[in-house]
Amino acid sequence: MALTTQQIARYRRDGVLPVGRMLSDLQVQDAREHIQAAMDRQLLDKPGTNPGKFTFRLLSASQSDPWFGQLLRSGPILDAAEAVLGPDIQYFQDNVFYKPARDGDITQWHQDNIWWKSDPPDMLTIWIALDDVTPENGAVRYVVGSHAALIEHRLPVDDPQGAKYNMIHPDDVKDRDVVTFDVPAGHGVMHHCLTIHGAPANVSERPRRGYTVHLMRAGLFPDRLAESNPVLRGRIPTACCDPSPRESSRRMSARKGATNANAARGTMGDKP
Ligand SMILES: O=C(O)CCC(=O)C(=O)O
Repeated sequence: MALTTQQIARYRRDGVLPVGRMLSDLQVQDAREHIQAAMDRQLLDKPGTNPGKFTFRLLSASQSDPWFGQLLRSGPILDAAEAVLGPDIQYFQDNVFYKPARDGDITQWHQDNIWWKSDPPDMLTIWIALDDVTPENGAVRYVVGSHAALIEHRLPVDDPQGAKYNMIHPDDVKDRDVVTFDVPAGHGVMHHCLTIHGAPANVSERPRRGYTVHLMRAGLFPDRLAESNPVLRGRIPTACCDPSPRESSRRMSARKGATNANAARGTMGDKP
């Protein structure tokens, strides 16, 4: 098993866990080159609300560059995920977040499951550093133990690109237990889909590139097909273990509501 019993217990208690090296130095170098190629082709978007500050994003990176589809199948990534999700693992999304030196924008506090609506919340993210990451260049910060429940996202955000959505108000986390980690390039931090997280601006002279792999227990969303959300390890559970038709339809209607609410932000489940 990739994670020890103690690590798994810590993840279940805190909702966040550094998981060590996920990518080799060579894979990190190649990933940087693929990001640069995507930037040259102007594939990265650049949402942001602070003038002069940017986070370049390549959402669903493996869909525009299949090379990332191979990368996210790296043994250590799936081994770490298997330790908490079990043997059947399905792809949800993979994204690049690139905060340039000096001008990298902040990431407001949020819980991924506000958009994903996973019930049960059997989804996780492995955030993989593609540069050495410290607080100065925008290491992600996590609220320990916040994966117990969804909280209100009451901070309205008006994106210049026209999207409107809410994030968590900083006042709602100020008295809570926040942790951050120095993450060497190639290493990862795993967080639960309900864990509150955000990141400061990059005020350093160094870039901060991160690659996020979002994974779920296979079959969690009966309407997410294996073509667009491939099974990366194991299989979709057979009929014996699927939710009942009524439960399945309840989940689909719940997510249809979410789709409408999220329409201004793009595809259902995408980060805003
Ligand atoms: O890298 C960032 O600033 C944000 C990452 C994030 O929100 C995530 O990994 O879910």
